[in-house]
Amino acid sequence: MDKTILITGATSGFGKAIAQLFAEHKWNLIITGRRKDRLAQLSEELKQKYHIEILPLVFDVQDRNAVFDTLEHIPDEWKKIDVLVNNAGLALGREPFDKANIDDWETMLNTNVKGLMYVTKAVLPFMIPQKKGHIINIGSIAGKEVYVNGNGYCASKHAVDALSKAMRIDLLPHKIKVTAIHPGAAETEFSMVRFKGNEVIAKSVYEGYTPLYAEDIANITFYCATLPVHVCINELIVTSTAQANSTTFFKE
Ligand code: NDP
Ligand code: 8X3
Repeated sequence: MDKTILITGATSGFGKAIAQLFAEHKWNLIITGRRKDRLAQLSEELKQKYHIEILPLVFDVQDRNAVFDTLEHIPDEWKKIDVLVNNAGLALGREPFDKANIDDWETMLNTNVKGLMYVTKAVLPFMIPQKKGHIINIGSIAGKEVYVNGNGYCASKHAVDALSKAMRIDLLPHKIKVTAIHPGAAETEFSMVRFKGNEVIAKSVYEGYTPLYAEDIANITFYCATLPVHVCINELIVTSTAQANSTTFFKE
């Protein structure tokens, strides 16, 4: 296998599980995140286990200059990118609109929306000349349905939904596939980040039912990325069996 996937936010959760699964299938990986130690550790572990090539890149997707400087300067042999997974993202806070923290809104919009746009824009000059490529955006059920106190996060993920549709139209002449995967509640570090380290609240999000796990989203991503060249899954909304929509759960 001589395929390369670039995964943003590979230090944890979905991104890490996606890296592990594609490594197992002998894809070469470009993995990114801000936590250098975690990236280095994952890189070493997967290289040793699967004998693949890995390029770890440390940058904050919010930092426009860092995104473009880093990606423009990757070695030529890494520029043949088959799949880009725009996964890096976060939620911060869950308060009513009038009480929500403006800095949290800025961070969510800068990361989930602008970061995704910067990374995609930086990778497209590699994909367009190949006349093929696949962009997989990790959206959210929060990008399909607005829920109580979801304001800024829901807005950011609705933007990911809109951008996925826009990219699919504009990149059509370049034969680049665009898939949006919209997961429901999944147990990762997501809630620890959202609730700013409050373990009790973070854990309570997943109590009483079986949520999605990072490996579920990795499997779905792998399925989408390995379909025949003429087949593109445009979008998927994926929840655990115990979740019917963004607010309706069956808890026991
Ligand atoms: P995690 O918190 O486990 O992982 C988030 C990843 O994003 C980390 O690797 C983190 O790396 C990276 N990241 C966050 N901010 C930045 C930044 N500014 N620059 C670079 N990397 C960043 O959460 P999940 O795996 O659950 O989340 C992954 C994606 O899935 C997000 O977009 C999230 O919104 C979405 N999602 C999550 C759901 C869930 O219930 N878990 C459901 C639906 C969607 P580092 O901190 O090292 O930079
Ligand atoms: C994460 C899922 O429902 O917490 O995107 O917004 S939810």
